[in-house]
Amino acid sequence: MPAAIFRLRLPYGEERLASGDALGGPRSVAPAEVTIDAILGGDGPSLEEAARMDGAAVSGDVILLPPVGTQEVWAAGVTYLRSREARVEEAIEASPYDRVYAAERPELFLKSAAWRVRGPSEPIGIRADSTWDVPEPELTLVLDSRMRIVGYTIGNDASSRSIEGENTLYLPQAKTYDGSCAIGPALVPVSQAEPPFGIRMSIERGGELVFDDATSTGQMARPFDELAAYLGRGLTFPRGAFLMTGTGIVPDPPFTLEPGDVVSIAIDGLGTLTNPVELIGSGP
Ligand code: DO4
Ligand code: MG
Repeated sequence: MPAAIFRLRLPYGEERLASGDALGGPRSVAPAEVTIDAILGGDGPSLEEAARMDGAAVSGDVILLPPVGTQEVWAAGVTYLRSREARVEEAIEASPYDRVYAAERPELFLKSAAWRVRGPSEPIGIRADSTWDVPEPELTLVLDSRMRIVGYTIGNDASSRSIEGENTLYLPQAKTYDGSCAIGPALVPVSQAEPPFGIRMSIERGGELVFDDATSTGQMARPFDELAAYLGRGLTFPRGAFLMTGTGIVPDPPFTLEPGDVVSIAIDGLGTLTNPVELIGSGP
């Protein structure tokens, strides 16, 4: 079972990290000074050490929180052929997507501030002013302050295809809104997980399976290291960062998410991230 770090709210309200296994859940509560900022910032144990810590047993009703401290979440785009096809299909101007797939420099965008990230079981959002919405299941790299890939987790880059497709310059509105980013359930140190990773996404509506598809990070057009290196070219991250690596699964049109849907993303060895869907904001 892969050792992993979870972030929890304990029954009496305190937030703490806990070690455990990625597939079985949290087991031992970590000391209060062990935080994700300390681990990724280099003034605490390594992720590997933290994931193996022994402490008081996790007991009672705990809530899993997004395993994020103060880190920004960045995302790469058009890293799979499937994503390039989907952008060309939805966009009024296809050329930027066509070119970036094969370009030397990858597409990287700021997805979320840490405080906006949703955790396991928390709702992801669809915008009320969007008409075409999808989840994007993405292997997510955990980077330390030296831009080393120290772990992996699961990310959902929920997106508006109608807003993005209307004009490339609308990308920030298509990608960043309340509930557009979910991460979890745990951070798995690199030693505990072996790429390539199988990724499966399923969507349930009213208890029925309405979408189910799978891919592998082996289909990615770029190595993980290249994405991390580009992110670090012009930015420093004193407390580390998260980097979603792009989607290889896009539901065919006319599929669009609806409030009440439940999205599950399972990645080999990293667990499953499940989120219901809610409506966000106000429409036109
Ligand atoms: O340029 C659009 C973003 C594409 C994306 O998020 C992805 O490929 O995962
Ligand atoms: Mg994406």
